[in-house]
Amino acid sequence: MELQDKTLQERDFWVARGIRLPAYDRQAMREATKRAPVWVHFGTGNLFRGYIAGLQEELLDSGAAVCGILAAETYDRQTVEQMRENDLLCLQAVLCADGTVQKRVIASVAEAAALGGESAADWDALCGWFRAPSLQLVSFTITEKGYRLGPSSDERFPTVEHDMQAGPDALMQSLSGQVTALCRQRFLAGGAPLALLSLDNCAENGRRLSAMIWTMAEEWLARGLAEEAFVRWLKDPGKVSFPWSMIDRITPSPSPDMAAMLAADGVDGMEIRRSAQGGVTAPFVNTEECAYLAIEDAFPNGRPPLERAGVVFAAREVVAKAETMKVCTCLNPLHTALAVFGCLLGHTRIAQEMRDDDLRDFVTRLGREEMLPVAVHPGVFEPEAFLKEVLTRRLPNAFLPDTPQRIAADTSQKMPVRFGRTLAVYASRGSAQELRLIPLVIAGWLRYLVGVDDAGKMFAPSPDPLLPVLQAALAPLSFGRQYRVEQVHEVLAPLLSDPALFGVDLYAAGLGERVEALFTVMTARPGAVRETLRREMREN
Ligand code: CS2
Repeated sequence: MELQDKTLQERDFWVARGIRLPAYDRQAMREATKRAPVWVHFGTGNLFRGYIAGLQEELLDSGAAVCGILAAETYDRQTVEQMRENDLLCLQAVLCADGTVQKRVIASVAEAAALGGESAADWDALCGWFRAPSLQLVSFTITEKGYRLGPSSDERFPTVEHDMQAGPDALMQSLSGQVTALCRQRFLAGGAPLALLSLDNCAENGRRLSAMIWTMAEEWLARGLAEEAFVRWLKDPGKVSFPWSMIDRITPSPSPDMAAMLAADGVDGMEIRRSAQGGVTAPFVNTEECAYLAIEDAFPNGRPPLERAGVVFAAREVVAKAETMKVCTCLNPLHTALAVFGCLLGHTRIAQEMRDDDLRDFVTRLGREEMLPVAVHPGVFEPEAFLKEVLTRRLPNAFLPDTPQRIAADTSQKMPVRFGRTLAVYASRGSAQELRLIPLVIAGWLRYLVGVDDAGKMFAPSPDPLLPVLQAALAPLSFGRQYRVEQVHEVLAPLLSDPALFGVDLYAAGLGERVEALFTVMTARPGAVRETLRREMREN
């Protein structure tokens, strides 16, 4: 049985397999959404389909909402094509730490639009959604790199440059151009208020989103391509808000084991696909049980009552602290440490790494000794308890098929976000040079970029926009050779001193030489990564 609208009528089939079905009339939901859309979401990846769409599913099921979500994709068109094959339905599999799997059909995506193709129909649909006065929020899961306008702060991507020059009436090529042009459509249609909500894992995510959109609009204004009143509207928080948020749910790429389990159950068409952009999707999403979402309560046109689905609404300061706690200390830095060392040591599962004594000790001490002392207390969550749950329940969950390779993707974008603040805090206290484990993570990442694992075998690092640049920079240092301190310094200094990579200049923080030394020993020969890890854990 394939996952489709018509097959959902065969309720017995799904119920017999423990798969929960929507309790509402999907057709009525789609019509209500068409009449008066409330929520558009950009970024149709696994986190959206497996978590965010599930929140609206709960509201629909309980009757607290009548509309679904309108999903838009600008990066990976194939996801939308695949979603359409299943009538935009998704099977959510929650993998609990006790081994049980809770399965549910998520049917809350009402329509989907993919930009960047030949046809203008999807763009026209999006314009219509944005013009609707009923629209309350536009949310985003576009990953850390989605908020960048260029490879560095003084350069622009060609697509962004094109959009800045061409203005909002042209065919937009970048996400920033598309979203800003859509906002202008709303302004021209009467300018009903709207919230633009980033649900990505980066500090001050709302500020990043506003910076991206305001910059595009200001460039248009400077060229006479957009109205001053439009820019004023966009910058008036009573009209357009950019709430900050903290989102947390480990959502691995769909696993072949889950696909096989569903196939064995008679659910057909659950194949996993890799798109040209490197995205891995399937008609199902596997995710963990634990989930946190805190959102700044700033919605000038109202919002769905998501608190009824467990979302915490709070003041900006509280949300910012919750986000900092998670992204900069209690979860994501540990994830990145496990990602790079896992790839180097030949692991293919995070839970397996948590059974590797060296890695478990490393990541536990990283969290407790270097992260927790600088963790902020948001009030709504308690850092010590949060960290404990991460280390003892979430990361070791043997049923969650999460991989170091997934988390290692885009590490260049994650490093400054995940380690920059902590490094800056220690540096401002004058004690950064006492750090032992963070420098090891940084050296481990550079060692990872060499593309040879600890057994001496070549491997392909996960996709990362800076991979070619970083690998070219490291090319003079090959694996398996001994280098003099000056040789290593010459190659690493431009990287380690770059605040765009680490949030601080690591030499100024007193850590540059230590990272160089750790990198040198770990690159000298096979086995040196594990030995260094053990030695560092013993000696520190
Ligand atoms: C991970 C996150 O991909 C990554 O870098 O660290 O996606 C992580 O799973 C989420 O932040 C958990 O909330």
